[in-house]
Amino acid sequence: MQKRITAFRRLGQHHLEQLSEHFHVDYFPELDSADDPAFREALREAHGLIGASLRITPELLDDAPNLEAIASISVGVDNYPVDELTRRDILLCNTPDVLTETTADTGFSLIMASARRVVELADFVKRGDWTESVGPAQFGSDVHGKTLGMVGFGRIGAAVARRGALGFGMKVLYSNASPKPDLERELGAQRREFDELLAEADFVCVTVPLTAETTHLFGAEQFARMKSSAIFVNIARGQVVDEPALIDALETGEIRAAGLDVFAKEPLPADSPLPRMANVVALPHIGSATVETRDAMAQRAVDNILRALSGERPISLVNDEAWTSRQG
Ligand code: 8YV
Repeated sequence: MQKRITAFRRLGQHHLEQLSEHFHVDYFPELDSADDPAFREALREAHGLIGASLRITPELLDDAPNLEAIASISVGVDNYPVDELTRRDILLCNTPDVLTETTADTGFSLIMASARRVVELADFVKRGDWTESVGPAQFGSDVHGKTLGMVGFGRIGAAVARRGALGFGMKVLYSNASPKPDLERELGAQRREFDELLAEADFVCVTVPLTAETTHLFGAEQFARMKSSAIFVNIARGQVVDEPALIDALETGEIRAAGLDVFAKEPLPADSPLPRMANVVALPHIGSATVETRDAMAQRAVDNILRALSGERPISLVNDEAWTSRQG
């Protein structure tokens, strides 16, 4: 009996062909709600799910009695009930590594764009306001030689720090659950307590996963600890930040600027002040969004689901306990 896959994110034709060689594929490239009746109907038969950016709930899993594995086209898995999936012996796979460098490029581009006011001053030229040599009103901040504070020092955080230390001569500080002696040797990175890093860094770049512990990790108290000349960059998840507190810190000059690729609500609501603030560079969650990397992520997800549904261990498995349990 051919197993069934439900795909809830647009895939390339070559990815669909790989899946269709092995499975019956129910395809929802434009799905915008988990309550879509046709999607729920497909779930009832699905052995595998592949997609991203959809909140998977225990109630939804109750509608998927045959589900064996989910292949997320993402490295972040905060939209999945991981413990519940493990309890149900459902494998959860993700796509680390293939997106690390691209996402780090996004992070460092936000550091540069925020420090040198690239978006604001490009608009200045577009509006025809460049009528004389620039002066202090247009000056930005240096990046080279400054202190980069990494909050979260996993694959993506390390890649951002590598760009700063090796490319821009930056001093790297990090706050992380565990020490990173290899990166201390490679980059001269120094571990700091979270509060110490906030007080010392010229740039604070956030790459932590979203968990109960990191939700609202940044609020009024944290922004108050940062230098008034400091720049805040978030390429993690919007919910890591108390957004009203960030807006207040930016409006009052408690911090100089922010470069943001993620927000508490996405797409960013039309009434959010953030995109209209001169000292904010706001991007539409483009962290991994290049042609090459999104293709590689989808391919990793296809490889994961092919392996998972044929009894092989997926390449990138989030919940090892579910695999162990399925091996009996
Ligand atoms: C994508 C991401 O935006 O991988 C992640 O966790 O946030 C980004 O790569 C997203 O997951 C959709 O693919």
